[in-house]
Amino acid sequence: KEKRMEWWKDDRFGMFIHWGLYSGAARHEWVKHNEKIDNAGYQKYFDQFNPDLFEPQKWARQAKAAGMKYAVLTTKHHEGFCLFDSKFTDYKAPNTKAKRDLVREYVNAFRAQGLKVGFYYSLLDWHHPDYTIDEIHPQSPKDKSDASYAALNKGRDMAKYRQYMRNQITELLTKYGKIDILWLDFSFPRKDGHGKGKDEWGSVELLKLIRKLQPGIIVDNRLNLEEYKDGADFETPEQVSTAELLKYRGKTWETCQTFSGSWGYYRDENTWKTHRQLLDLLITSASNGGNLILNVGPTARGEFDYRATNALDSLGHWMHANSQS
Ligand code: FUL
Repeated sequence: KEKRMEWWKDDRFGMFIHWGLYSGAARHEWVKHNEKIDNAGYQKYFDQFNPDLFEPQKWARQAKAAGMKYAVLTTKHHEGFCLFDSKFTDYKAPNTKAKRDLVREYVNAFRAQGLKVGFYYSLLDWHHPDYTIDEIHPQSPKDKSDASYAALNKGRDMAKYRQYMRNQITELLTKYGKIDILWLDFSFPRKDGHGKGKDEWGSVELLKLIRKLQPGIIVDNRLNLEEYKDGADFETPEQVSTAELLKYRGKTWETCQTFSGSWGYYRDENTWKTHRQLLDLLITSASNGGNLILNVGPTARGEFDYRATNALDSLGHWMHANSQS
């Protein structure tokens, strides 16, 4: 483990990229859940998805210029839409106006810039017909009663969904060369049984498969395995303050942070962190033994928002002024 973490501990700074159909709604990657949109209502974002400005080489250049050393892209977020060409679903980029595997292009472009490449894969899936309806689902019952859950979940089978995840993760880890990071997201076990954690995900088996397919890969902690030592490689404090980060000293950690609150492109959000705040997060992380993965939410057309571009430029200027290279 020490060995596989070497580069990661040295690199310290990465780019998270949240991109999916929600980018078209432009109001949070959880929009399907937040507004209780069903599959039919969400279909328009699939039909309209057309990333005509997608130029991953440009994304990679921007990441590199900002001083980032690795990237993690959402291959599938909670909405269930896949940016890659999977044999196991029709709900994927090649079947949209994009007509191609966008993950492959990302991998090629970032590798070409010398950056390490990672995949985010959502354990939650609000589209898959076998994924059971739980507390966090667009169709979760208002009355929260066991009877309502049971009625809604008739015919849904998590064993089949677990197989779907294994199939897709196998595709992701065998068809794109060496993958440096797998960022699985997330667990929410609940006492009343309407959450999900390591048993629902089949975490032990899944991790075994991952380690078999890509022995050098670095995996986050959201499979919720207690056996931290042999399981997860790093902790994932999300959107916490610099003061809070100090508590992670001595652990292996990466804080994930957004520019503006949401992870998916949110056009009208006005809570963007200042460049100074971003710098403070980077300095606090790097100087306390942690990593920072800073998120960009590209538009549905495939471009970085100008506010993200400005922030990345600003970080790049600071990097340049404070480095020997
Ligand atoms: C969370 C997710 O629910 C968010 O949408 C985002 O992907 C973040 C990194 O992890 O748990």
